Amino acid sequence: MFKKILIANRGEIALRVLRACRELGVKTVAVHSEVDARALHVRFADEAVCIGPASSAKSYLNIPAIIAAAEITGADAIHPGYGFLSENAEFARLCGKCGVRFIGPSPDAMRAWGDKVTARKNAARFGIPLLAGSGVLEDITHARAEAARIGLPVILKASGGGGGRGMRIVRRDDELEGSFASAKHEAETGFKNPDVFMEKYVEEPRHIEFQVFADEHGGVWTLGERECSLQRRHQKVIEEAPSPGISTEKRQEMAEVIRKAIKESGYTSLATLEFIMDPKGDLSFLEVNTRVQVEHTVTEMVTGLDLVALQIRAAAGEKIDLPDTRPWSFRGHAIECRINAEDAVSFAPWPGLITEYFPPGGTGVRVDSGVYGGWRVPADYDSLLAKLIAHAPTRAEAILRMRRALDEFIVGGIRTNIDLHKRLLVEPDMVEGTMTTRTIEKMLARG
Ligand code: MV4
Repeated sequence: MFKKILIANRGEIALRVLRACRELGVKTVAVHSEVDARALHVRFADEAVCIGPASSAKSYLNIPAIIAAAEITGADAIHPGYGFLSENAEFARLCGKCGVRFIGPSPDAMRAWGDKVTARKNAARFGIPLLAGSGVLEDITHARAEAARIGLPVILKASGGGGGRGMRIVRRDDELEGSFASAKHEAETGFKNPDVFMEKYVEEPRHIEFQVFADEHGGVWTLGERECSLQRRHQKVIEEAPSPGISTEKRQEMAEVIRKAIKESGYTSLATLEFIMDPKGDLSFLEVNTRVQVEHTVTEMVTGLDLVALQIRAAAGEKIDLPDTRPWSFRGHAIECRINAEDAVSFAPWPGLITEYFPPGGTGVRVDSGVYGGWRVPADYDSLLAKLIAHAPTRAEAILRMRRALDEFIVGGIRTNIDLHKRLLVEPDMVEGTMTTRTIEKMLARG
């Protein structure tokens, strides 16, 4: 096992990783920006190093400062959390070169699955179902030919994009040229990779993702799926496990295909495979996330596993001895609400001083947070304050438990989206489990 892990992140995920390290008996190093000097992750770590000013580019994305901090403190591994440097294959490679273990997949695996065109090729090779689509589009002539073959509507995506950035929906032939030019421009200026490709566009889909874990000894486990359709502008708002849209048979079938693909590709560590579900119920592969995800907690609650501890143990080369159940059998149902510092009407981030903070508790309630009463939420990072997770034997009980927990949650001094969550938990699509990626937009349009 590692002796000392540097956590290259902040907020609730830095605390989440710190807790796993403590339970594994591993010493911890926090890194922080100037504005985060009094943050909880700094207080909970054994050591802390200031790596730069507030701006992410100069602190949590500052590769030389982070690697220097690992060298100075004698850390033998770096956990990247999510966001920031977590999917940066070059950072992972540099860690290795400096003799520090990057806790995640190999840099080659990060590249192979991180690039969407390559990921589609890999998925196809291993029999994972995917949408009709193209390879890299060379020019507008090529794009026209592919659109004719696939059939409108199509969607143009940046191969190196993510989180919905760089996407263009094309419904009519006369839109293709302009959309291709702007998608191409956005890919060239916004991402390191200028490649653009095309897929059949699915209207009003659900977003469902499968969690996988693999050790370095050929052990691969598919740990079920999460329903992530409740999102606004590509930001997830509520996630749950299992998905109310997936049958036991479908889960079993997908788990086996995914397990084989991950095993045969030699991938190790945590991975999330994102799928889109069309109105008929067919699942198609979209992309892979090669890091721990914000919503990993709901999978933890229904599997009883500590995914971050597993990720660390696998990176240390340990042979993991989980039972070979396919798929993993779930214990009840878990729902996560992302509690953000934001305005209820404009959704603008709402940083500032938290004057009062009382998180809910009680049976089946988990809160992963990095804030406290007296903490000033900086304007420099994302607006996630806390993840509120309700776990219960059935989905209906998990909803009741979440409503109860939301009623208890007190955050004073700043605005939050707690009321939005209360509304969502009585929304028919949520109560019935029939949500799509447009549910929130439609609810807000009703006023
Ligand atoms: C799509 C799609 C429909 N058809 N691809 C958005 C983020 C990125 N991960 C992929 N996304 C989508 N890709 C095809 N071929 C619709 C979306 C999409 C979406 C996907 C997941 C979760 C929320 C979404 C909201 C709008 C659009």
